[in-house]
Amino acid sequence: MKATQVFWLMVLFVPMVLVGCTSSEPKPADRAAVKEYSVKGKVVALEPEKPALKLDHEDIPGLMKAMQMEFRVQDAKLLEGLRPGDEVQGKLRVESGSYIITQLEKH
Ligand SMILES: [Cu+2]
Repeated sequence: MKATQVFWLMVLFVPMVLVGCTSSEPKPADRAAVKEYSVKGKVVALEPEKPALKLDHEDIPGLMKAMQMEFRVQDAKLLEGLRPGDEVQGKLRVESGSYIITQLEKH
């Protein structure tokens, strides 16, 4: 592969990864496309003021591979009683590229 091709791959790929793991403004056209996934993983850090948490999550089939990332949570109450290191499972709602945890419990 030529250096210019590598450059363009990086330019295209890096924003895709960033968009994939952060929330973005829903586009009107795909606002209806809501999907739910089960998510399992280990709590890395809690940010109840956002509210959000960093998870070391397992593969989410059809969505993404195992990785460490931050997820927004629907309600700070979902984070109550959790500590870093806890194994958790829950539900992840994906709506036009925006991820939000709607259910979370220790397991
Ligand atoms: Cu991820």
